Amino acid sequence: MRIDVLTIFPGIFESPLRESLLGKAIERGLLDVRVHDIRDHATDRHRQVDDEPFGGGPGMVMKPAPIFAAVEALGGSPRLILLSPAGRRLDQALARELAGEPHLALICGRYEGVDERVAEGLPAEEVSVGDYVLSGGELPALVLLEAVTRLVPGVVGREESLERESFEAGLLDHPHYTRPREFRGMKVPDVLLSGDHARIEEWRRRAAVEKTRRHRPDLTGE
Ligand code: JF5
Repeated sequence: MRIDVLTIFPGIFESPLRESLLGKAIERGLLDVRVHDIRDHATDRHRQVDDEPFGGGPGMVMKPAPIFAAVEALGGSPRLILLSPAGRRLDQALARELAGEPHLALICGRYEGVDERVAEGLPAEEVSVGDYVLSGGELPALVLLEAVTRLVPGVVGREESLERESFEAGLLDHPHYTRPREFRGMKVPDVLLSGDHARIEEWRRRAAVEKTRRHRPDLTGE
C-alpha cells in the first residue's frame, strides 16, 4: 500500500515512521510511505503557503495552489483525504475501508484552515479524528496512518490481529492481567488461573460486554 503525506512540517513524521509497527512495516516493504513538503510547491520567492483570509478576520489560510501542485506531482490516482474537524469521523469501519485502497494521499492543514477549494476542487474527502481543536492535521494523519496500516495484511502478527477483533465486533476488549497474582491488595480473577480455557473464554466475553456497558453504553446501543 502506498501513502503520500502532504505537510509543511515533514519532520513531525520522522520518528513515528521509523519506530515500532509502522517502521517495521515500511522496512519490510509492506508500506510505501512518502512525506512531501508542500512548501516545495510554492512558486513565489518567499515560498509562501498561507495568506490572509478574504473577508478579513484573524489568522491565515493555506493557499490552494501549492496543495494542488503537490497533489498533481504525486502521480497515480490516490484517494485524497484532508484531515479536518469538519470531516467524517474516523472509526474502525472507515479504517477498514481505507485499508482496502492501494494508494492514499493525506493532506495536512495548518493555520486557521485550508482554502475551501482544496476540498471542493481536488476534490479531497474530509476526515476527522475527533471533536477537539488541534493546530494542524499532522497528528490526525498519524492516527489515521496507524489505524489503517494495522489492517494491511502482514503488518500486524496473528496474535494481535485476533485481539482487535473484539473492537471490530463493536465491543471494548476484555480486561487483561499479568504477574503478580496479587498487587497492592488487588487480586487477579481466579478463573484466569484455572487453566480451563472454555471458562476463561466465557469470562472474557462477559467481562468485555460488562466493561463496554459501563464505559461506552453508546457502543452497545444503550
Ligand atoms: C487542523 C487547519 C486542520 O485536522 C484536524 C482535526 C481532525 N480531527 N480533529 C481535528 O485539525 C487540524 C487545524 C487547522 C486544518
